[in-house]
Amino acid sequence: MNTSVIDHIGIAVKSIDDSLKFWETTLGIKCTGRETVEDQKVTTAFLPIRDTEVELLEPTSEESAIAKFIEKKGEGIHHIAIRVDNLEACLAELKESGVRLIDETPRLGAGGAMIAFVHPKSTGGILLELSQR
Ligand code: CMX
Repeated sequence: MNTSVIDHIGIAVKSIDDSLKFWETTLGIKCTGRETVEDQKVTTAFLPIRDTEVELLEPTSEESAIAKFIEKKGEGIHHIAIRVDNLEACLAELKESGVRLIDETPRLGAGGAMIAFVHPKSTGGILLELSQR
């Protein structure tokens, strides 16, 4: 698979405003933008750190995967995203290898990236996102 860098680390939070007190004020890492992803029922905030980003994820509905995650496990790291050059080819390769895909075809994610999730049951317990910018 043709991977490049860790694109971002997704962190589930109850409140982006509350979390930014730590990330921006304490750590000095500035948020460069927020975006609501309607179909995922989340608002995201991006904090670039060199070539990668921290993505804070706040649920906008109780139905959101992020709300369910926080209810079960509490706030914390929700997923890791790896940047790939050719997402469709990666998904075909993973499917061929018997990997359990959550998204069999790429879909539009935050920041205009095309993304797809891989199920934690196939990755040793990590929710993995593949992202093509
Ligand atoms: N990381 C690691 N493991 C996770 C997980 C996560 N984020 N979320 C769920 N799991 C584990 C559960 O603990 C459970 O394990 P066990 O069976 O050992 O208990 C297993 O996965 C199945 O979990 P579940 O609660 O039965 O299933 P859910 O209905 O919660 O669905 C998942 C889990 C990952 C399939 C679902 O959240 C999903 O499709 N996620 C992809 C979309 C997404 O996360 N969107 C939000 C972010 C959007 C964005 O970044 O733009």
